[in-house]
Amino acid sequence: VPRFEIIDSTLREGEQFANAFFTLENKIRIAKALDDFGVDYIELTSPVASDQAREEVETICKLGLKNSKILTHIRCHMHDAKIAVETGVDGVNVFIGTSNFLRQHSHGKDMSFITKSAIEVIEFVKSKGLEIRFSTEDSFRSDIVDLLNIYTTVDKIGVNRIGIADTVGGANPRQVYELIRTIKSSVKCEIETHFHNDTGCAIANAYTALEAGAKFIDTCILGIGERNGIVPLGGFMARMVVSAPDYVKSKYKLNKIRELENLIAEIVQVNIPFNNPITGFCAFTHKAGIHAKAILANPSTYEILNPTDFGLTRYIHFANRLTGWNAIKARVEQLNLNLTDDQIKIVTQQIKKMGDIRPLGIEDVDSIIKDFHSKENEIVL
Ligand code: HCA
Ligand code: CU
Repeated sequence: VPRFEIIDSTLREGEQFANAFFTLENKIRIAKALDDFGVDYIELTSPVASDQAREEVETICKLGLKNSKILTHIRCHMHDAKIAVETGVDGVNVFIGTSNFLRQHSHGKDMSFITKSAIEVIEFVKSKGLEIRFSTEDSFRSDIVDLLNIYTTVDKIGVNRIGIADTVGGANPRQVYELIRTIKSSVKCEIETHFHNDTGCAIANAYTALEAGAKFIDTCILGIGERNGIVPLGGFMARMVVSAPDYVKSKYKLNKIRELENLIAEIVQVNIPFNNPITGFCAFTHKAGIHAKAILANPSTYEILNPTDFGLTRYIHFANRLTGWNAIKARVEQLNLNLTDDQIKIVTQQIKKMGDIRPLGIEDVDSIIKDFHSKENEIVL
């Protein structure tokens, strides 16, 4: 997998999430947090969207962020381009729909019109010394001949990146690999990708895109976006830290993921899913006795991710009927009590019996252990 870069779109695609309403103050907080984490680019809503949107772009450009370049996302129109280049951004992400669906039901333009506007907009943005990316919306339902024609044309004019978008979230990894391979072999410029998550393939598609030769991946914090959103930044980091540990750990501050997600969860009023990679409440909880025993001996036995890489800790769930004596022994030690292994095996049986009858809390287990401990000590005395 090559040296990939992240284009975070929480402040553009993420604004299309049903619950999102970002005040200027919150946009600034999010931009600073993304910069601190180390994303390579931050994509902002088009300055043409509203007066306030334009002010936001201008304000964020003036923050002087250290790690992240600023992009804004505009339609393939000269009108939008002229406003965008005046805002202070480092680059412009241009997009236009190329599938039959979008050409017929959205903007109504044919491929020759699209090509003409693309050339005009790209040459204009380049003449201002800014980075330019040209993307086709709904790439996976577009005609491959149309795609190759438009991408090779914009490549010749000298775009920095072309974008490939799975706008409806229907692509699977094999389709991604094939399309990106085909396009990669026809252009010199870098490839950016944008995957929606309607069918749950967004992270897998992003990973496969890198394997096929793409370099830039669009993400959003918690994956928020239109409908059920796009590639989640945290989940994508989980994937990539396994595939390219040194690169990922040296480039991105992984221990900021939880803070980033909490910030967004609070602002858009959602809970972090229980099964979220890295930050789901049980992402590092080990339950079955067999697992607990092995984790206590060597955590890698049942962990592909190391919680300490993210500033988190693992948890061994011992208050249940699947528990084993190794997990209970660890709890006995935490409680600072002295029991022999044979005694621990007996008390473990008591705990498992109780766990057959009802769900157990930590306090239940602790009081079973403490009762057992004091009774054993009475007998000794
Ligand atoms: C949308 C546009 C977009 C753009 C992606 C891109 C998409 O439909 O809201 O610029 O590459 O998903 O196609 O987010
Ligand atoms: Cu999108």
